Amino acid sequence: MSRYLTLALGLCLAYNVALATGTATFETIDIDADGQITMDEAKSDPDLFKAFGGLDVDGDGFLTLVEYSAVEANDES
Ligand SMILES: [Ca+2]
Ligand SMILES: [Ca+2]
Repeated sequence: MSRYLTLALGLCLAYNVALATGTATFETIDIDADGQITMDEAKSDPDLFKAFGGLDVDGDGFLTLVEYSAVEANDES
């Protein structure tokens, strides 16, 4: 029973975090789930699209999870 309660609380927490940071996550933006966000995929999040050039540190035209995580780090400050 307490295991399920813990799980439920964990899900609630994750949901609240998702709401607090906006509904977009790397997984939702990465529409084709290839592990990279293209400029086209970034268009679903206007703020991300604007920041794309700055986030794409290696300039390959894709955002990896590592590059994208800079967004989440910035949101916390
Ligand atoms: Ca993708
Ligand atoms: Ca890149």
